Amino acid sequence: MLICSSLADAAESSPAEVGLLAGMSESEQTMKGTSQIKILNAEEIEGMRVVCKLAREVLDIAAMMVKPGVTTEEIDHAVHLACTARNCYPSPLNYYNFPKSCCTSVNEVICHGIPDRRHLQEGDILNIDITVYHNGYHGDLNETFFVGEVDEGAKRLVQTTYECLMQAIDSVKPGIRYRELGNIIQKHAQANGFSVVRSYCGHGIHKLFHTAPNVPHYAKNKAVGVMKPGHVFTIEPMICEGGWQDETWPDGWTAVTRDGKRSAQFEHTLLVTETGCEILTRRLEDNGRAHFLSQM
Ligand SMILES: [Co+2]
Repeated sequence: MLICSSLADAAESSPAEVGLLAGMSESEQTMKGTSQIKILNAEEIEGMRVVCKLAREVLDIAAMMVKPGVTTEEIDHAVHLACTARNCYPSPLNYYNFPKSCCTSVNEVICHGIPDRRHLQEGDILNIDITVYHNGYHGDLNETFFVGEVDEGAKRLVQTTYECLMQAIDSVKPGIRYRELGNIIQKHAQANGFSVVRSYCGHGIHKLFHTAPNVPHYAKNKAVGVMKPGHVFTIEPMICEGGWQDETWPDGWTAVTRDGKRSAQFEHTLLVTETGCEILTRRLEDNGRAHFLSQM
């Protein structure tokens, strides 16, 4: 198989070549470990506005496909075409060797689900996570969708997760510490009897897909940094019906709850402004409200 032969070749390659075969980003690797947060200039901010609007368009196309019987691979195919039609590259594709153009996470999958041939079933909850690269910048967002009619528990979980994201966004302004976001998110999750995933975090994003700041979603975290105008980052809480503990499937990507209970997620890319923040990936229809709300 292709991947195995690449790995075999890697043994005789230079570190840069090994990185390339592993789908690693050289520019991201260089910045790894730095906690310095980039302040974007006017031109860079405009680049982020454009790419985030394109990413939103791609997610809205994927949203229209969500219904019982559809496979996540079919959604992935539509996402790929929607990206290339907009002169975008789907950032996840071959990123650390991720094999598809978006992540599709069903029910107990927390994040990084790989699109496959499973047919969506009535009652599933499905998260679709889109990142696109355009003209030098990445834009990143996700939403959780209902597949047909879902039970009350799913509605409560998805609604609470969305509220966790929106409450955290409401607090974003210059001078706020990144570590504060986790306190807000966990307080709301816990008040509703849910838990917060600890292994995956929000992140800075611009010319790099994942960079400083690191943005944990759980309380009492030790994230470094204070928000300043011109910072761009994501908030993307993953909230669980049961315990927060996760494990990864042997595919190396699919993160699932250890107890098999469901998990939901929402994500926006945000620009810190002088007075608050701009939701760069906001939905242009329905006053910016997430898709699932029309099925509540
Ligand atoms: Co993200």
